[in-house]
Amino acid sequence: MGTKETIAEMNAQFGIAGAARVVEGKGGLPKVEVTGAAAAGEMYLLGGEVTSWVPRGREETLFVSAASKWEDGKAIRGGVPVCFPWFGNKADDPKAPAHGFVRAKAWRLESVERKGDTVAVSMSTASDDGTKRLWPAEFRLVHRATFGAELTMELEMRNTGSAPLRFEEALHTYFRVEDITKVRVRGLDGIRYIDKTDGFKEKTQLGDVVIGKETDNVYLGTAHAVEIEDPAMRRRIRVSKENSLATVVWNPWFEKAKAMSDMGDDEWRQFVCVETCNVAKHAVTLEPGAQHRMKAVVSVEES
Ligand code: TA6
Repeated sequence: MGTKETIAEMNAQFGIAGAARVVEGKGGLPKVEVTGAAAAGEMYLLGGEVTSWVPRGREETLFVSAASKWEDGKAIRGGVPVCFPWFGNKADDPKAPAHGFVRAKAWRLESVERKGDTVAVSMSTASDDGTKRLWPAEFRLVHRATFGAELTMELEMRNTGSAPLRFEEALHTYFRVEDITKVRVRGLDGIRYIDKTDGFKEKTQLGDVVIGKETDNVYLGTAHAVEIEDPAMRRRIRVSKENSLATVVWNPWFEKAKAMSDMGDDEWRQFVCVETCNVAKHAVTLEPGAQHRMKAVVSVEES
């Protein structure tokens, strides 16, 4: 799509009766609203971001802050922000936007496909003069989300330039929970991690991850699936992954949450971020013309 197409034009091109519509979302921003047989969901063109996934017969799985900004150029607080081409602060430029620049950009809607009882939505973004000022690289990034009994998110990065590229990437997923103090994250026992709340010290995880204070752990060298046990909601969320060697577990706790203008003071209790990523020593190097695809698969069951 060359010019800024209207929502009606995108709906005419990509809408599927009874399964998917392109509509005006919060802040008048365009989103794809999915009403498939196996799941409902939504994905905003802002950041190519999934903000809702509701498997049939279940409750919302993702958290979005009631205080989120809904403006082009500003990241959505919640859902699944796509962090790229760096994670956290840019090492050589503290003024650069945290977590890279693609989560605050309008992406292009590439396709909406119904396959059986699932609906797959693909959005893309690519290098331009603006991105090159922040990161002198040529790239194309496609985020393909499949809304079904599972939520599958694939981040496909292609180096379209003539020089090798090194980048970090994360699907920074905010999972909705009833009460963070009762949550346990399983599957990281014995894994080394960087504790960003304790001087970036390297530590070893002992048993399940429980959250009783600000938690900001970058688990390294792990391709494992993790499970989020949410006893208060009587549900277990499982996150498995492909081509990802790091997992981040984050909750700001009340102090940090209070300092965030796009987070309600008590909302810290209602989510845990479990992020599928390649960051720090697991940053990806891509030769010219090469492609890398990181995948996260989310499922929910009664517990
Ligand atoms: O993934 C955890 C983290 O890196 C935390 O350090 C915190 O900064 C969080 O991301 C949210 O970052 P944001 O830029 O979205 O406020």
